[in-house]
Amino acid sequence: MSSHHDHATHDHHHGGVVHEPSADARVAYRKAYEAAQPDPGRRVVAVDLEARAIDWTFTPGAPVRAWGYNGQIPGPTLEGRVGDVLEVRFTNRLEQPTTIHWHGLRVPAAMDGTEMVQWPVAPGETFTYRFRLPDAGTFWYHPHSNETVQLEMGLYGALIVRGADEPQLDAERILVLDDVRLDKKGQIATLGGLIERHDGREGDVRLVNGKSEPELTIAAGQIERWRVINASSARYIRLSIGGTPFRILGTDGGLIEAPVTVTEALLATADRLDLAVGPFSEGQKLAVEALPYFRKTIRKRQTERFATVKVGPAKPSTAVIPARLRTIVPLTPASTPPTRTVKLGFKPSLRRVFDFVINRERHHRDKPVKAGELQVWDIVNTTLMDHPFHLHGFFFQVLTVNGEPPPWRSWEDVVNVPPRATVRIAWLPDDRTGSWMYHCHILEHHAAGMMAHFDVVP
Ligand SMILES: [Cu+2]
Repeated sequence: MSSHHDHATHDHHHGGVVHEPSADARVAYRKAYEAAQPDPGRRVVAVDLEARAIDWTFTPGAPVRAWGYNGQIPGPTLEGRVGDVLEVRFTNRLEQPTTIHWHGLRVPAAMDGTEMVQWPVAPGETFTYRFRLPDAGTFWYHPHSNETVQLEMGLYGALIVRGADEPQLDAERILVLDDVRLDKKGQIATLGGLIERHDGREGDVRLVNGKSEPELTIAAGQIERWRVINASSARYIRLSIGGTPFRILGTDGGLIEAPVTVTEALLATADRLDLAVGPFSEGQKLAVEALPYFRKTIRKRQTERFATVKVGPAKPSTAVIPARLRTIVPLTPASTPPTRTVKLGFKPSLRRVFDFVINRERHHRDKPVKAGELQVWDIVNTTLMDHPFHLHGFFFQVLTVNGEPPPWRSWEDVVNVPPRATVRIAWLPDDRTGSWMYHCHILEHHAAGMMAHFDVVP
């Protein structure tokens, strides 16, 4: 690790700018924080998870050597209600160390599953993760060790937290999207050369819930809730459902304020979207596909199918989607000046040809932030390609993208930062002091250095 940053010499009041979040925002955040505190009277959802090698059959008759949780890909869907305690007794049956990161969950720092806060779980060892589920939403879990290999091999799963006041749809479906690249022997390929290290790894086998381009059946007349998770290493998914309109109900951090009708929606890597899909007519056939999205990589992609929806016989619908889903109090006005600048960069390297960096440093050591002190960060992409910025452990609000407010308010833990763009985010560190990180969620960029760690201090 570079040591030119002696962080003890830095004041955490970067540039001397400190903002107050609005009083309403502080109350709302405080309530959410208190709801997240351990309470021994709560229901405990206890789960055993085991990572091990398995035969993965995403195309019938052609098993592939892979790694899964509890012998399946995706791993079992973990489900709880807001306020429950999730206890995961994890055993590592791989031949290499691993950890589990609870993507999007506001867990205590020690439960974040990074190698900064715990020793990786060695082969044959166990580790118990235990934390409350503070927020309703669509989350996921995956290793935070050797990610470019471990996620590609199939280690990921959905984690669903249900709130008291959810919209009632006719059915619910979880779609975990992924892609893999196979080698000549039909096995999962090892990470390729420079192009793959630059672009991030994309594969030509497109998977929904571990199956290659499956057929899904939906009853005519019904409206389903789809919880969509992009678990791929580098692929951006500009989601289309046969070009028909669907409604966005929620994003990374749960429901948005009101449904938004669209005909396509972008999921950067690690992004989640909750959708209301349907109603359709019997006999309709629709392609669930990714439209071309050019994230300024060396390789380009065309429209590619992930699944087919077949509409079967009609069933009555009792779906109710309220016009108002939730209130999200703004943390601060969009015009609030930044307290910190995070520069996503790319630079030539003598040893590795090129590096991905943050503030010109691989594996950047960033200054601490103080609990309760509003953070307004400018995420500046100095490169010519897109990067999905992910903050661990805290939700943020996007204030502006290149100075323009986003079309609706939401809580996020991943935001795409387009080439040469500046995304301004606001977030409030609460009392969960400890070591946290942020990074590009293109796994190959993260591995090449586009990550930073920092402390939340009292
Ligand atoms: Cu990146």
